[in-house]
Parts: sequence; C-alpha cells; structure tokens
Amino acid sequence: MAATLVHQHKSISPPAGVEVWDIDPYDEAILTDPIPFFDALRAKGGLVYIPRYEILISGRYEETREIFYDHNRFLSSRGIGMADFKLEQPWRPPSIVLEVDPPEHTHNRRVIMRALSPAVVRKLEQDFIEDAKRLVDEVLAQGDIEAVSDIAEAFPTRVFPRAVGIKEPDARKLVDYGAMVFNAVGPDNDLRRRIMAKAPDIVPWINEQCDRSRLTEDGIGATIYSAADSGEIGEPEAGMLIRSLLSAGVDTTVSGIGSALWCLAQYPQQFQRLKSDPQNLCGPAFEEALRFCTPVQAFFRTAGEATTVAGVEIEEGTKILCVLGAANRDPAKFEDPDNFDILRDTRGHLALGVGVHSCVGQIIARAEGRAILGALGRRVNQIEFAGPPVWRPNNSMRALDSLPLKLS
Ligand code: OVM
Repeated sequence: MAATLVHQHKSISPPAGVEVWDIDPYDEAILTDPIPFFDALRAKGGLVYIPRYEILISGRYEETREIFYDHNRFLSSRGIGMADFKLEQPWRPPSIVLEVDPPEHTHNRRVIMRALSPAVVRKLEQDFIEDAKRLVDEVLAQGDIEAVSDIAEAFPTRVFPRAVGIKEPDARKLVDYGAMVFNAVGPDNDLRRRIMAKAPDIVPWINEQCDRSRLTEDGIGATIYSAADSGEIGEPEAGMLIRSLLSAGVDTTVSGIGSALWCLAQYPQQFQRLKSDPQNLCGPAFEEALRFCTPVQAFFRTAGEATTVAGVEIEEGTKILCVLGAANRDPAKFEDPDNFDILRDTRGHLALGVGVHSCVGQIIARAEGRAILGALGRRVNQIEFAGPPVWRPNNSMRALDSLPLKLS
C-alpha cells in the first residue's frame, strides 16, 4: 500500500503525550512577528504536533539541539524542508552538502571547508574592511538611508560574489535566488508559489554562474574546481558546490547584517557600547544579533528510524521543524533572552546550527558581519529609525523588507 502523503511527506499521527496545536507556523503574521509564537511554542513542550501539516515542531533549546546534533537519527538527505525527498521530487537537484548524509556529506563538505578556511578568509578580510569603510562613508553622506538595500544587501552582494570569483554578478538575481531557496523550505503556500514563479528567470542564470568558465582563476570557486582537477570530486560536483555557495552565501548574510542594524537602532546604548571598542566588540555584537534575530529561523530534519526525544515516541518518516530562532530565545539557556546585550555570553547559540551540518561558511559570514559593524562603530555617531521597519515574510528566513535609518 502506498503511504498517504500530507504536505509532501508521510502522514503522521500525534505521538502520545504531545500537545496538538492547531496553528499555521507559516502564517505571514507569525513569520513577520515570530517572538510571541516562539514563547507559546516553548511553553507547550519540547515537541508539539501541528495537525495542519502533520509535523512535529521543536522550539526549546535542549530538544532542538539534540535533534540538530544527531545526524544519524535525524536525516538531511530526505530534505531540510517540509517535502520528503524519498517521496517527492525536489524542486531542484538536491544540494550535495546540505541535503545529504555522511559519508557523502563528509567527502563533499571537506572540499568547501578548504575553500572557505580561516587562512582564505584572513586574506579576504582586509578587503572586506576596506569595502565596509567605503560603503559606510557613502551612506553617511546620504544621511537618511534605506538600510536593507543600501547596506544589508549592498555589502554582501558586493564582497561575496567577488570572493567566489563570479565575473558578472547580478545582485538582484542573487538575492532573489536566496529568497527562492529559503522559501522552498516551507510548505507549498502562497509565499513559496509567488517566488517560484521567478524560477525560469533566475535558475538558469544561477546554474550558468556555476560553470568553470564563468569564474576567475583566483577565487573560492577556482579552489573548488581544483578539487575536480585532482579527482577528489567530479566536475559536475564542483558546479553543485558553487551552487551551494550562491544558495547559502547571500541571503543569510544580508539578513544577519540587516537584523544587526535593526538591533543597534532599537538598542542605542548597545550601539554606544560597540562604539567604545569597535575593534573588539564588532564580533560579539554580530554574534548577539545572530542569536537575537536568527537569520535561518527553522530547518526540518526527517526521522530516519523510530526513535524518542524527551520521552516522545517519533515514527520513522516524521518531519520535525527545528525552530532555531525559538531555541535562541529559550530562557532555560540564555538569561533574559529578550534583551539584546552585546556583552552577553552567546556561546552555544544555534543560529549557525550545530554538528556536522553546521554552517560551513561561518568564518566568511562572521568576517562580513565584523567588517560592517566595525565600520559603523568607528564612523557613525548615532543610528536612529527614520520610519517604521518592515519585516519581509519568508518560510525560513527572518529578514527585513525595509529599514529606514538616519545615520549621523
Ligand atoms: C545549499 C544550501 C546550504 C545551506 C543553506 C541553504 C537552504 C542551501 O547547499 O544549497 O539554504
């Protein structure tokens, strides 16, 4: 008998002892204002059942970390979105690093790790700092700015494609592709459909940029292709790893930098604190912004076998939505979690995941964050809102749509 598919995965009934919560976590009102939802989620238990999608959802720190850490029980190869790749055709060929389990994962990740190593990023960081200084001077000259387009999108789309070695970058297409990739993590809702309508315009362009001929000979992309030359991976796999860089390397840092700006405008004393020692506090400030406004709010894992978490029996094939954004606000882990404090101990936050799949680009992402926050701390006296910030709904990414600021 064929399994019944509900929202692209196996039909699952509520496990004994878990609360059934009749809510849509993908409601746009929740996506744009998630904190009350996070609080309610954690209050209901370590795991909660959502009948609308027949999924489990976790928002407490301990359970979320347990699931994310255990790649043996909780698979990525069946998709990190709501769709089970064992049962449904994915919207694009699966990523060979994100949507795969060990041992294939280990082999492919090693190639990207080398291309994004601390030594590589150390060489790029001076350029990032120069670019950040230039960008901050540009926006300071303007006074009133729209910080999403003028800083949050401008900075990563300037420095990251260049570091990869994309010869003809197109910031709009890179940002839109990120929006597709992160909305694809959710259910087949309006948000996902609207952005997927752009696929014919964007996907072929992205795929072309992954070709060796489109890349410079001295970038991160070339390093990945050198692994194809030595036979460590095939030529098509090298292209797929470039696609991963373009999938995960733009929207994430755009979101992180935008949210960090929002935090500093919302908490002016924290900005003054950053200004007291930009050199040393730009890193901690970016880290706290990652905890406070976690860019990747939630990814799924799929139970590859029957198992238990916190005493709850989980069926094989269960999709579990791990809400990293909620875990990062868990008072059981972080004292006074709803306070943005750049001096707090942020260690253990889950914004970059944990375990074998933790963000492989975290070194370069942090270098970008430090560069821009360092430049702001050194060159700007005050950051104020010049209008109401607007959040942009997305099925997995917390991101601003517009952030009018006055910099002086
Ligand atoms: C990828 C990738 C990696 C991390 C995140 C992501 C959903 C995509 O390898 O394509 O966004």
